[in-house]
Amino acid sequence: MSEFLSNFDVDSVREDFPILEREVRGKSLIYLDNAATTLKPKMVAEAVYEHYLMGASNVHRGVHQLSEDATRLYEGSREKVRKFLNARRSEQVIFTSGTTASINLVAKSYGKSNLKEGDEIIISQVEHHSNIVPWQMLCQEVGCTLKVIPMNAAGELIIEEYEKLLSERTKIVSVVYISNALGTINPVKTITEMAHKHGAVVLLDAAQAVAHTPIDVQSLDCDFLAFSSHKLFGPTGVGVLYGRTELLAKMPPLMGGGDMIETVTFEKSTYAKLPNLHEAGTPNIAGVIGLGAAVDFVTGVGLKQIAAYEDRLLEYGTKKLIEVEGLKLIGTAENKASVLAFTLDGVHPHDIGSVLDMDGIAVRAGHHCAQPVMQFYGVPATARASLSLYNKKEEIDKLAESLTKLREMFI
Ligand code: 7TS
Repeated sequence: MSEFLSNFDVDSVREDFPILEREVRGKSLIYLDNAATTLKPKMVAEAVYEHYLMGASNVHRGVHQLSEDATRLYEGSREKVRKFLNARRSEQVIFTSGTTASINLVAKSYGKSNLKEGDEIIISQVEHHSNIVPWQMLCQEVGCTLKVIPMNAAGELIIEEYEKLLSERTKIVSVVYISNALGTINPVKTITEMAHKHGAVVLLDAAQAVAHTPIDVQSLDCDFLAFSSHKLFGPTGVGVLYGRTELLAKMPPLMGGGDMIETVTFEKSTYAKLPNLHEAGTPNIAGVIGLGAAVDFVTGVGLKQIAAYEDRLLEYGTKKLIEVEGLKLIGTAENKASVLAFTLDGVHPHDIGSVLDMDGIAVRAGHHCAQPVMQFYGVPATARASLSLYNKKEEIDKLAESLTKLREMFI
């Protein structure tokens, strides 16, 4: 047993998630839709509840006790996220509404003010729509061009092809760290190093990665990194954009209003420094406080432990699922995390999702906001079981059993 598994106790982790005791359609809930959103531990729900019940104030405003408390907790979360990402300074952590908002902020602010006609942006074939569409919008607006790193049949990016796409025209490389549709872990450190040799700025979409692997922005050497709190056991409606100070400080704010200014007259306004510059208006205070609690939760369990446990679970799940007759795994990268996407001969993925639901098993069926991935494999959709730290081998056994039963029903 690896050193990381010896002190990982899935049953005690499950106790933090009361929802796992719920029944769905008369069966014990088996939650395998963690890539869409993770369940929330008690401490996150309590932090949010506590803020609304006993805190409630706005931040960065009043001199009164409640506002000071809210500000301390809000800024405390920023410091927790800084530490979690190993960023140098807390001002490099900008709170947004999620990964989508973070990527859009970079595209619409950094992108619009730095790119021009003839410039190129590189993304990959395995991106979520939120790391495709903002760049297409930018291309339409400023006349730059989008290039795509292709992947092989296993769902791995072809790095030799990426090398060919890079040139002095490349200004931004924006790639996903862990694919939500396939589970592929991309070699983001290499991708970043190669981009930097050509002077391009790198954004990493860490929406999936945050809950499955330790992240160190200094070691990755990325320029921007985006993630959502709700995929890290935290509340919805809040996320993070990490960025290099010198880039964030020069980016024009997308929104003007309260909290992002220093002085305002009718003739001219001057802006606040980082991080407030990019956080106009009353933020999602409870959400940010909840995110702080979520960071405490994962840090307490330990991301190395989580990754090691999930690796074992994924290996077990892969073996179990490929034994199911007619099942084809979609996404078989060597370096892979937490996602088991598949098709089943003769059964539409939506029917898989609905029938599994009758057994209390929650999976996602669809294109997973990654239509180019579906196009690559020539399928309209897949069913996807996505794992997290509270899942157990027994739940995977039940999934495999239900799938076997289901296939017999449809054939
Ligand atoms: N990037 C990746 C890799 C994602 O998996 C998602 C959400 C996003 C970006 C967008 O995150 P948001 O919080 O801003 O919406 N992925 C999924 C999914 O796989 N199923 O539902 C949402």
